[in-house]
Order: sequence, then structure tokens, then C-alpha cells
Amino acid sequence: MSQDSQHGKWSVSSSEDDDDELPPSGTTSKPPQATHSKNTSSSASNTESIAASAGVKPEPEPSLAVGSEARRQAARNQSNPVKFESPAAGKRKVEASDGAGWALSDSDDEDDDAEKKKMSNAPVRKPASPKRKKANVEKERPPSPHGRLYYIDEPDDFFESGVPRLDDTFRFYLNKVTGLDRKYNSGALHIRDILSPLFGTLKGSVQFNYCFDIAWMVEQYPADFRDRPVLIVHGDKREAKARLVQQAQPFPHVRFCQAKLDIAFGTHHTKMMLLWYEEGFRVVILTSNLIRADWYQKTQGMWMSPLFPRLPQGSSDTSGESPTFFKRDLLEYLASYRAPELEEWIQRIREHDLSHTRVYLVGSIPGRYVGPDMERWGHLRLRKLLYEHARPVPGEDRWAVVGQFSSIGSMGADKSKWLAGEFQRTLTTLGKSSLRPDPPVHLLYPSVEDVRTSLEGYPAGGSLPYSIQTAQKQLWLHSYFHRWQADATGRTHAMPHIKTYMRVSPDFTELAWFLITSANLSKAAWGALEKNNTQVMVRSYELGVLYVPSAFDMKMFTVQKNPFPFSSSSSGFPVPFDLPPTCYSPKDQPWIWNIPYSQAPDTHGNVWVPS
Ligand code: K7D
Repeated sequence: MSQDSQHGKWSVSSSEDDDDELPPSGTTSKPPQATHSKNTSSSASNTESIAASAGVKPEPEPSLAVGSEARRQAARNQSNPVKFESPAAGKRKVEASDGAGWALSDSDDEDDDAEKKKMSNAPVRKPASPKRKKANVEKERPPSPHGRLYYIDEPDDFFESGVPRLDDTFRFYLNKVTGLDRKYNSGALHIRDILSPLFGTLKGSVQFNYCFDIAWMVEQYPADFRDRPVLIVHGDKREAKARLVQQAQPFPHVRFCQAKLDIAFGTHHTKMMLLWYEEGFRVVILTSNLIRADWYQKTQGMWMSPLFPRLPQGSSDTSGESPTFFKRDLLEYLASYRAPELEEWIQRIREHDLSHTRVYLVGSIPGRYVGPDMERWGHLRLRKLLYEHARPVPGEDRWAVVGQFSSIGSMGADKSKWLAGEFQRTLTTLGKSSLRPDPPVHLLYPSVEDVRTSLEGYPAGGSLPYSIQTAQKQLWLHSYFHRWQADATGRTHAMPHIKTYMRVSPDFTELAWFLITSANLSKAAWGALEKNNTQVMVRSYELGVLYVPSAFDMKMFTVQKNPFPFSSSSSGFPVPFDLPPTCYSPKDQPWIWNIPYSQAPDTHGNVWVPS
């Protein structure tokens, strides 16, 4: 999703060129370091975080150095809270002013003293002197709108066992969020719930993802099944791969499968669990990285399959297929890795009955595709599915497209280059209707104010990696933007890492389709046409599922008005944000992660000053 800091560095026409092996040109900027200054304390924690990222040698290629630096930084930002879970710390309540926010947690790289000093002397653009800022901000600091317990560890009911009351129509779930009224967690799942024996007796699993904290991941498995084989499917190369493998040293049951990434700036974003049980097999397609911060105070989504039973011995190759051809498409997705490590899983899936699946699989596999292969992946795959399985509606030019994401790639100098041209054509496809409607397009992405007033405060912006280099080249895009937080008291205080796309009726009560995916708003994720539209090029691995009413024997999905607390009797679709979307006001700005926000403190009293 987040190639933007690289995207920002290639020319608009790059996808038409064979630029793949070229490093991005004109690169002078770096993604932000972990640079939040706790206004009530010294900046020791910042220094540590900065050292942590700077203390690692750059990778050989400049392009990769930037990407992996950002990524490492993101991981660093996000894994800091893990420290609070260390057995020694135990569960503790923290006063809002005691300096125990995540930014003050221990560094993993305490031994990097030299680097720490070096970085603490590095020039940091700050509009005001830190000391003055401290005093001012301290005085002006508002009381927490969330109460004083909003960033404690997971509350006692967070890991509540017992069969969660779940929506088994759509099987679409949000994650549990710490620090919100508990009603917002009803019907939601934590990773420990997903891996709980209540869903099956685990024999082995595969974790496809982007960012991993292996020790944390292992802890999420139930103690009794913690040593069952886990295969990690990732896209890391060279030093990043070595660090990942190093993380798993204490865990001999953890093995790795490196997804090939032959096209420049591609990433392995797919987030999927394959869970093999005594009782059968299950697939979870989700949006969370395997790091603690992603499961704590962000909004994440998932589709969890039903339990797929084993087919009788000697069943034919095509048995166990679903009306949505989910089995065929999942096997095709997995086969596209061409990875020997996945072969036993491909065979296992062949032996299971996936016939009860009602969603369509929408994946991206890196490559350049021509002819009929153009419709296998990315937005042309979505277009084909919407053409074949969505139904036209009267007045469809007034049915808005809503897209919601947590990062944004480079989309060119004007909307015609990709967004309003090819991508909008996909999102407005609705059955075989030959109309070329030009409906409203609402893009939801957090504003600076959304991030500032969020549960995590500015550090939430560490997972919203829209860079200034990219943003300033596409100011035209920002006129599409709508707030993530429309409702100042609801679940949207947890910033989105979920990505959803949908088509909604003029009164915002009905949906013609709904997609949850790992794919952000970028050409790398969705693919871009090349060579006079005869070829599509996809850079990244992505995965999502598409809901269309016909597969649920419905005419249309109803939007569930008040999804919280969750009610299993409602048949409405639980859209995870408020409709209608709220347009940015003239003073709203999209969150950009590598510029400072020091005028107003966040919910923890901090400011954001990237170095
Ligand atoms: C930004 C490389 C930063 C969070 C995902 C994610 C992928 C992320 C980045 C990033 C620039 C270059 C990485 C912060 C994410 C993230 N990339 O797949 O979920 O969450």
C-alpha cells in the first residue's frame, strides 16, 4: 500500500516506461523517523527511536534503502507498544501524564549509543524551541476526551473467552479496539480470538503478511498449539529478510517462504491466514500486520471463512467449489507464487469443501499481463466481477463510489492519468449496463485533525504513510477527500488501516457491492494500463474479498444504521464508518506523515516533528 515515498520519485509516465531497474530519481527526502516529542518530557525516547532506525546500514540500492528504512521505521513505531506487554511490566494502568505513552517505551537498540548521539544532534526542523513548546502545550493541553484509561493495556474483557456472537451472514468483522466503549467491540475479533481453539483444533498455519513481530505472533497462538508449524509468507529481501529470519531463531516451528518480487517498488501486502485444523480448514483475509500496534487502537477488518470440512477420499478435482469459484481462485492465487513451500497447502485446499463461500476473491500478483490474463488481477479483475455479478440500478449515476484506505500512491498530474480514467471505470462498473455514469466519488482518508484527536494521537500517522513529495504533485486529488472521523464519539477514533471500496445508493442506505482488501489507493496495488491499454502492470501482492448481493440471494445490501452494539439479528451490512461521508472543510488537510504538526497537541499531549 505504501509505495508512495517511492512513487513520489518516479515520473508520472513511469508505468509506460521500462523503469523497473532504475532507482527513483531526484530523491532527497526520507520518510519520517519516529519523531513524536512528548511535550511533558525530554526527548530521550525520540532519540532512541531515531537511533533504532538509523543504526542499521542502508541497503545497497538507494531505492530499497528508502523503502526499507521507512518500513523498518514503521515497524519500530508500531512495535514499541509491544514493550508494554512484556511479562515484567505486566498489566498496569498509566496516568495520562506519567510519561508512559508508547513513545517512551524501551528501545530495542539500547546499545546503539553512538548512533543515538549522532541522531540526537541531527538537524530537526522545529518551528519553535522545544522547551517553549513544552510549556505552552502543557498549559493548553486539553483533557483527554477518552477518559484517563484510554491507553492502558488491553482491558480484562479484551481477551474474553467464550464463543463471540458473530455475524455469520457476511462473516465481515472488525478488530477489537482498546480504549473505546465496550459496545464498539461487540462482534469484533482480536487475533487471539481468531486463533482460539473455539474456531478449530490447529494442526498448522500459514501467515501471509507484510510486517511481522514473530515473538508477538507466536504469543497470540493458544499455548497448547504454540509449537504447531507456522509458515510465514513475506516479501523481504537481503538485510530485511535476514532480520526477519533472525526474529524466528527461538522458534524452530516457524518457517519462511519469500514471495518473489521481480518488479521494482513492489511489496508483499497480502494479509491472509490459512488455518489447518483437525476439523477442517479455514481462510482469514484481513488488513492487519502481525504486529501488536496493528491490533490495538486501529480500525482493521477481516473476512473469516466458514469451517471448510475435508472432502471424502477420492473426490474429484473440481468438487468443493463454491458458486463464486472461490476454491479455483484461491488455488490460482497460491499457485502464482510458484513457491514449493506452498505446494502442501495447495494440495490440502484441494482436499477441502469450500462450497459454502459466498464472496469473490480479488487478488493482485506482480507482473505484466496481456490478453485474457489482464483480468486475472487488480482492478481489471474487480471490473470483470462487477460486470458479471453486480446488477444495474435505476439512477445509477447518483450511486456514489466510496473508497477508503490508509495510504496513497502517486497518481499523476491530473485525474485523467489513472484515477478518473481506468480506476473509476472499474469502480463504476455495475453489471452489463452500457451507461458510462460519472457518479460522485468519495475518498475517505484521515485529515490531520482526525489523526490528532484519534485514540493513538499523532503516532497513528506512522501507519498513514502519505508523503509530502507525493501529495504536492497531486493537489487535485484532495478535492475528493472526506473525513474518516465523521462522528466525534464513535469507533472512528481508531484510525483506519482497513481498506474498503463500495457503491452506495443516493440516500446511503443500500450497497450494490462491498470490497474489503489490503489494496490502498495506488497503481502499484491495483495495476495500471500500459502500451495503449493492451497490457496491465501490477507491482504488489494484495488480497481482498468482494461481496455482491446476488451471491447472498439479495437484491441489494442494506447498510446497517447503528452497527454498535452488534446485533446478530440484523441482516444489514456493517459499514465501519459513518455515512454519508463528511467532506473536508477548507481548513482540513489530508494527513501527511513527513511534515511537522506542532501547533496543536494530540490526545496524549504530543506534537509530531519529523526529522
Ligand atoms: C511506507 C515502505 C509505513 C505502515 C501494510 C503497510 C505497508 C507501510 C509503510 C511504508 C513507505 C515505504 C513502507 C507504515 C505501512 C503498512 N507499508 O502493508 O500494512 O502498514
